[in-house]
Amino acid sequence: MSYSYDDQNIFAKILRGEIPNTTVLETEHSLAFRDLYPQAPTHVLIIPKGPYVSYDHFASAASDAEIIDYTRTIGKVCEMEGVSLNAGDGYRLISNAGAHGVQEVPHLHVHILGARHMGRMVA
Ligand code: DGP
Repeated sequence: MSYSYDDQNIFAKILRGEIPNTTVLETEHSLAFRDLYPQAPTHVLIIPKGPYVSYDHFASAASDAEIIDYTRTIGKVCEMEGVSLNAGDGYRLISNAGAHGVQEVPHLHVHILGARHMGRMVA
């Protein structure tokens, strides 16, 4: 099985600077920015800079350096947004993939949702 990456997706355009974004944090391998259509008071998207479609693609193809950077960036943004368990009342991480996951943008992203009660997760 091979993964195919569409470099015309919106997040690829954001990474190339072709579309503006509200950046929360940028690191060597990752970018965190505010969702254009926030579903919660805190709604940040974190993407790796590399061309990965989904979490499973990333986990199998990315370097250790990219994976460490991405993982730490997600935690750091939770801290910065005041939703970490260190600083706040918690959050929800979501990463939609493919048709069954109802993924709109085919570049790996994790949603951080917080600063309100999320309710029980429904499938
Ligand atoms: P998903 O359904 O998991 O693929 O979520 C894609 C998210 O991307 C959705 O919450 C809306 C957001 N989004 C779509 N277009 C843009 C954009 O141009 N800029 C930003 N910041 N977010 C976008």
